[in-house]
Amino acid sequence: MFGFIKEKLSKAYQAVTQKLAALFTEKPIDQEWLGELKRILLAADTGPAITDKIVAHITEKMKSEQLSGEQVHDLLVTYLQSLLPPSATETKPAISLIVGVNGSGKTTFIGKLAHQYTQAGKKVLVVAGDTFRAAATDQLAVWAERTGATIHIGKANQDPSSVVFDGCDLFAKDHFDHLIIDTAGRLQTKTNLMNELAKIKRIIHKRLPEAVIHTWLVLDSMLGQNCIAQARQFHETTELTGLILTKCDGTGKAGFLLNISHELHLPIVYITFGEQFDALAPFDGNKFIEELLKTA
Ligand SMILES: Nc1nc2c(ncn2[C@@H]2O[C@H](COP(=O)(O)OP(=O)(O)OP(=O)(O)O)[C@@H](O)[C@H]2O)c(=O)[nH]1
Ligand SMILES: [Mg+2]
Repeated sequence: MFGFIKEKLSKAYQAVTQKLAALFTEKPIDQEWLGELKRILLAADTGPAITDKIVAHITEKMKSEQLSGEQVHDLLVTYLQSLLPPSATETKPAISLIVGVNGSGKTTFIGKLAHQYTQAGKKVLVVAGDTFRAAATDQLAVWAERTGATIHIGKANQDPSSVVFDGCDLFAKDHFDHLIIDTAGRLQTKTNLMNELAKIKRIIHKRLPEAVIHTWLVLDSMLGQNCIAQARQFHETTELTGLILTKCDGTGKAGFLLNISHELHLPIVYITFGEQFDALAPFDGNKFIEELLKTA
């Protein structure tokens, strides 16, 4: 991911990197310096919980020795890395159930992921679990065609969990490598819709008891802190295993990626940064932090 922030993500991410790099050359490292660090982190949407922990951690170290900018830099990299949950490792073959609120970027993400898998020579099945809108199926069908994935579509108004049921059977029967399930966008406060997701998950477990099931919540990174409450409710109903942060090419703030992963104790698995096929990258938290705090 070297040069990744600079090349792929929005100017907002680069701005934080530049501000932090400038701060590390400033002396002395004292209370005023810490105040400035705190302002930069909060402005980047790192959130008060992590920011306070960082400041407390550095303050504690400062008690025993006078730190140089370089030492604080190294301290910060290691400490931030320790605050993130470990990166996800993908086990294959796997089922990916994709959930999230309306318009967060679920279907587009599925298209890009299918592309990545088919490019790697894998046999991919996508299931149109969003039976709510006809246009949703059409959108997924276009991605399937462009990427060479197979699509399973139910009948009009078929219950989404029954579409998923059939999709699971097809996955097993035809020996696909990956199964990716699209679901309709839903507000986390709509109990019946959230229960529907829990039901879909139960069906997958039943039909494919041996499979590794990823339940990934797709979050629009431009929404910042507002996502946290939303994500908690999805986590409660569906036991998420990872997060997908979309639209990182927008004006989203860099610290938010650290914040949400820390708050939910969930790894970010992929980030997306545009509408093209290849605007998708696996997320490596350790490398992201190194790059965010890069000084030269
Ligand atoms: N700039 C940018 N736009 C994106 C990205 N990912 C998705 N979008 C756009 O966001 C909009 C919504 O994307 P969809 O993939 O349809 O979102 P969804 O979650 O499937 O939406 P529903 O099915 O209606 O809930 C579309 O206009 C996408 O082109 C991204 O990484 N960057
Ligand atoms: Mg969709």
